[in-house]
Amino acid sequence: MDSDRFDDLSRKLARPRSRREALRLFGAAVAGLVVGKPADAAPRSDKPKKCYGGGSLCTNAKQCCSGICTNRQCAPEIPPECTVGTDCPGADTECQVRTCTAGICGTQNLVAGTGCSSGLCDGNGQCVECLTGADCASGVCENNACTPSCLNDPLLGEACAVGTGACLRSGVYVCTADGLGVVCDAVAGAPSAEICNGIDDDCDGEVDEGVICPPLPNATTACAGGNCVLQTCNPGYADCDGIEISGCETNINSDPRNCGGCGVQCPSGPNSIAICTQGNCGLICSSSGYKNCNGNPNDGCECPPTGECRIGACCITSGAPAHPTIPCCSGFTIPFTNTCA
Ligand SMILES: [Ca+2]
Ligand SMILES: [Ca+2]
Ligand SMILES: [Ca+2]
Repeated sequence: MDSDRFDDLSRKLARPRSRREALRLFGAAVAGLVVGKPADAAPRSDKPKKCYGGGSLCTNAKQCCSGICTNRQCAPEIPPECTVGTDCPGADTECQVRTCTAGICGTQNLVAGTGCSSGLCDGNGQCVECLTGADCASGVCENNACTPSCLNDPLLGEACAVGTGACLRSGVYVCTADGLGVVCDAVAGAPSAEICNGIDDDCDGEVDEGVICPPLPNATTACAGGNCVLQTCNPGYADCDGIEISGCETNINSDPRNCGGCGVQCPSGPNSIAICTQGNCGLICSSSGYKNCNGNPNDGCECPPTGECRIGACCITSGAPAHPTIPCCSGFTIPFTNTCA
């Protein structure tokens, strides 16, 4: 017999009753012990009381798993009295701090954007990667997570160019089709054959490479500074007129006006014609019978038909001397004595 049933039987037997009544009760009690039922057969529930976590009506504090029953509502436990936040139970989190207001413990969310050990506080007590709508290091923040995007790429909208040389085209950086990056919206031009113009026409990074310039007379040509120019004269020729299109027009081996070089005029005198041979000046007598005895082109062919050349001098062999300065083998000594062999 458990203590509750024993106490109940004791109370009933202790009350003043007739001997017959006492015996009936005792007998019923013994019978109850045999069959395992209480003496008065009253139903008894051993089920635990329902426990409410809040929101349901309650009739006493025992129905609330925690806290107290106030106005038939399960209310939270009364927090301990506090003077500062650290009096309150628990510990601060990265985005929440314990507070104590009017002696009541609570928590306060840190301002959105406050740094966490990883990410930022969202203002609701949670650490998140980023704040929605804000920029991320790479991309934009959506649902508090960084999503790659071209929108905050520093190159977006900046000037750009593609291609090289004549194919170079300018544009601006725009978002790629997938929105993840940026790309220059310019389209390179088409290359063309390289010509001598100072431009990389075939867009290979080299300017005027391999260009063959048209030939010029007696000269080689080359492309320089975007123009075809006379490069060098062939041997024996020179560009004496300074006109490129005429090339190296002057034969300095044979031109008595440019003999051996531009402007080198071969001298000549009376009865003679200056000549140039292999770049060296010479003289030929132009009048019949005249001779160049002294080799000096400046006095031309000084020896008349009446004279003859003797040891570099004109010797008048008959008659009066035709030239007062020319010595003669016949004994004239004007101006000096000649000794003919
Ligand atoms: Ca080129
Ligand atoms: Ca070119
Ligand atoms: Ca020329």
